[in-house]
Amino acid sequence: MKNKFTKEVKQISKVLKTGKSFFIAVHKNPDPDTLGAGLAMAEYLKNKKKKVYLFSDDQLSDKFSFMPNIKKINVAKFPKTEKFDVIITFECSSKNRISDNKKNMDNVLKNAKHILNIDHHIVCERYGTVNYIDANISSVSEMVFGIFQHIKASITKSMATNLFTGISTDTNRFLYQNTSASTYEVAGKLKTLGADADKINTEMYQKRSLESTRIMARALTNLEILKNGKLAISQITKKDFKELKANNNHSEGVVNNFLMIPGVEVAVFLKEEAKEISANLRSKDKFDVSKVAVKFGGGGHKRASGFKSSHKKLADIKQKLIKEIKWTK
Ligand SMILES: [Mn+2]
Repeated sequence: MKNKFTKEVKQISKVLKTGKSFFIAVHKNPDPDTLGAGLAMAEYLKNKKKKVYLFSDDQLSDKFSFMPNIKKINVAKFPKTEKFDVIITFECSSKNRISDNKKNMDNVLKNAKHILNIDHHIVCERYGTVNYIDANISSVSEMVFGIFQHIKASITKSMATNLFTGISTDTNRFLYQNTSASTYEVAGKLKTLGADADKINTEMYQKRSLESTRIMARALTNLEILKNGKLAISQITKKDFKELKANNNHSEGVVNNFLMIPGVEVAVFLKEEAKEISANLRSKDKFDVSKVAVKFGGGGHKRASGFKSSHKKLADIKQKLIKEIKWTK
């Protein structure tokens, strides 16, 4: 497994062993990967009789309520004490991604002896005492599995299900390019350890709410094919959201459908939210959409990126985007 025994994994292992109290943070607007990593790590440390405070600044989507122990996460609630030996953050690219409550967060960080910053996104500030950042690993959940292997942790069924959920969702069911041979290996091991893959599949991929279905229909109706069939672009306006009684949470995954069209190399989905415009960008393989996203203040991966803009007009952003997405040959 390629993420085993790096210097950082060894440093983290040591801190996990010697630390007595841990503050674990998932990133704002948490996805199943940051949650899976956080939940598995919290369970491991609790089993080792450590003091653990697992924190999420934002509310959790109901969609993730099947994840074991998810109710134990402290949502938008800082602990009474601000003294922890160790802070662990999972894919928080900067301190700002941990919490909007800067004062409380700074106090917790200031008091800690160790800050373990664990991420698989290349754009990540090195604010930790250990920065374990590896963009070649599919997910932080896979990174946590690597750490568990190094320390020979005993992985319970619930830990396995949480890690499997993170890996499965971050690779879009092992479809994305970030799925390595190790990813399959780790998934196999987690399944053997009792990960409930059936439940994950049912809850994450075999359900779509009526609102999401209507958003999908509207997005497909609004779809335009440009640049000689290589660019598929669509949008949902504030008016659409209102009319369909839906919100941004109902638009997840929509963009991937545009990419299925033969010849389309880049897919873009723009959403006009209450205070900002957000964009999802996807590409099939050659085109690096992260370079485009960065120009709009966002980021992400080569094939999956996004940005948010407080710029008011969706039409303006759309025109700018169409201009920026270009093929040299
Ligand atoms: Mn992730």
